[in-house]
Amino acid sequence: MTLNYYKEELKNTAASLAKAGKGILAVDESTKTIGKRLASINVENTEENRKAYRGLLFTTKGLGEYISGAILFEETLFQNHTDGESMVKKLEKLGVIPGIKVDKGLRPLSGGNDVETFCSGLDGLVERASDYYSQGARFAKWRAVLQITEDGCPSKLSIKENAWGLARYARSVQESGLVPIIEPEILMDGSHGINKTAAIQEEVIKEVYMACQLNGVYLEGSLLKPSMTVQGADSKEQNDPQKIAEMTIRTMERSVPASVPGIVFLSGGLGEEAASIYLNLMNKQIRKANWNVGFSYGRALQHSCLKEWNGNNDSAGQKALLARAQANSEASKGCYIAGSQPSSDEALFVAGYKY
Ligand code: 5MM
Repeated sequence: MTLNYYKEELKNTAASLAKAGKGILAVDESTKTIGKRLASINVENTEENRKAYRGLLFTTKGLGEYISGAILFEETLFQNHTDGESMVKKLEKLGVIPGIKVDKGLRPLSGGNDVETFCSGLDGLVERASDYYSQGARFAKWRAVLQITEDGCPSKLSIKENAWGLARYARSVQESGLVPIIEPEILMDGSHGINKTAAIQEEVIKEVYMACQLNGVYLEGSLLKPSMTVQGADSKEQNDPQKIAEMTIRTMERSVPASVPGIVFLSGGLGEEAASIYLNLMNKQIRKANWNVGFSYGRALQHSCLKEWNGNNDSAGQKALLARAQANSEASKGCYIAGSQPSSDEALFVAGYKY
């Protein structure tokens, strides 16, 4: 099949994912990353335990009211829950669209600075994406990571290579009918201020869309998943939520084409409540473009849930998940009242975190 064949479907899927008041649950942790999450509640990283935890998420009644899609790791896309029903079916029953992380992880960038990486997984991607489509996935995710350092990162090389990888990925999965979520994450590590983040993020996102243009990516059938425009985690600067929301929207307005239907932010180590508050303020602002401004959170949707579940308490875990899903759904309509849903006040940022 070709991109032209899927255009209508891609546009419809992207619109369904970016519906006002709904967002995406990022539950695509690789085996190593989910192992760290499970270890935090003393649960062993076995396939049975991963299935139990993710099955709990995907059988949360009412989740589809707030969540439009869930990004899965490959293991989950092909997995059955303990009752024999597939995880894909569980999601479909909730009205949640299954998606798939298609990147194969970060690798050191030859010629770049020490911390710089590129995202791997382009070989055979059109074929893999087609298998994922047959299995029920309708969208995909690829995460490139850039870091701001005092010695000049991200380098021009890293910006170009990561933008190019994101665009090649996006075009490849569209050929197989999957909506690409394009994720250029700028890590929070560093002591830089918010203006520096904004300048670099603008440059990165513009480069991404130039590469998309060259690759013929169908923007109406794609979504952007950026980090919010915040100061570095070690910065002396203190910016209030309103400033962060304004700077984030300014960055997006300067760099994201209006034909992109939705911007779904990652939480990137922000606390659960902060991720909701910033999103809410962004949605209270009058904006120049019509893209839907929503969420695709991993930690900020799952942290309380994981703690409450604690390996066996399904109903407490599901209650916590629904609470954060509802909070972010309200925030994506600009009507979240801070503190109206329970949240964990634990810091979720881990400095120098290696994925
Ligand atoms: C859920 O975590 C995702 C997978 O990470 P690994 O490949 O390292 O296992 C991650 O890509 C996630 O989808 C995004 O970073 C958004 O999650 P946060 O926690 O930043 O909202």
